[in-house]
Amino acid sequence: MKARVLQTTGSWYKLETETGDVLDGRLRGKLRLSDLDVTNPVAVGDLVSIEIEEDNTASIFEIEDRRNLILRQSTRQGKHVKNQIIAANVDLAVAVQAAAKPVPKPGFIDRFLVSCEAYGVEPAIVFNKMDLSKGKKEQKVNELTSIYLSLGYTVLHTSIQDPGSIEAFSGLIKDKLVVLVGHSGVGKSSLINAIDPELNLKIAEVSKSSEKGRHTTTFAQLHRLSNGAMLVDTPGIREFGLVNIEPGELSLYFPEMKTERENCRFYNCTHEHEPGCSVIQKVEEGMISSQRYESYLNILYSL
Ligand SMILES: Nc1nc2c(ncn2[C@@H]2O[C@H](COP(=O)(O)OP(=O)(O)OP(=O)(O)O)[C@@H](O)[C@H]2O)c(=O)[nH]1
Ligand SMILES: [Mg+2]
Ligand SMILES: [Zn+2]
Repeated sequence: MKARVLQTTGSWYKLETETGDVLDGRLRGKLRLSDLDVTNPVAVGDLVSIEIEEDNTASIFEIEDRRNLILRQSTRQGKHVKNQIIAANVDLAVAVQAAAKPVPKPGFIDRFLVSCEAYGVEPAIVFNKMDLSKGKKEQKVNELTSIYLSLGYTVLHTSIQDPGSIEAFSGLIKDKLVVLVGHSGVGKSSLINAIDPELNLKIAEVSKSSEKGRHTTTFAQLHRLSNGAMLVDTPGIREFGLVNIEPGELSLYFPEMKTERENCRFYNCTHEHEPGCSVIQKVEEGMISSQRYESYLNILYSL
């Protein structure tokens, strides 16, 4: 029997079977695992083959090949780096940012987009809490929005106080397996509650002094919504650490650089200092956003 992983907590997994039953399951001892160095061998969104035991728990004996995944570097302890699969088999990944409390972080968005491009995941960006965006804050969000729209990405503005915007968000995710990622306190769980209040997900006010969230959602969980979406709510993350991306291929994941790099003098141009670099030239001409280029360099140095 096949099942979908709804939640992972320690060695137990919450699974939904083909027939709609929800069971707890565990990994069978001798399971063939992927060679990714990850903290969690099974992720929310995974499809698995199970056998149901006498006590009505499931035993997972196979993980189906993933169509794609959202992977990030979660912690670095000295030299030891651990990666985490945030979700697998997703139709859409949404980076949720807040217009204020906390303010948007373009670096986060760009790392998220690079990861989506690299792993073949369709991305979108949602700026939530638009009711709090006045003056300079609104200007900042609009600036970012036009950058990402011009690159062909989907961008939405939402506020849980504006039903029309929630309807638009609901339309975006309808019938898809969607994962929401973003900093703590941007309103990921609130957006889900706004579509389906009966889910009653836990939310909490951001800290008044730091304007940071309180890590209210503590583990990733897949929810079935009334609009047909399967939505993965995730805990807030501070950084979106990139995994397995070579410096030389980084510009392939920036759509505005992908074609431009062919015009660079050197085939292995890193677009950092090289003479005859077409990317640098386009930045100087204002054809490539200097903010995006700055993100590119930050990521390049971090790899
Ligand atoms: N003004 C305003 N507040 C919002 C909006 N959306 C969410 N909030 C508030 O922001 C705070 C944080 O919301 P959560 O939904 O808990 O945020 P989260 O992204 O799920 O946070 P973590 O679970 O910690 O990752 C709560 O006080 C919400 O009421 C919005 O559109 N406008
Ligand atoms: Mg939450
Ligand atoms: Zn170059």
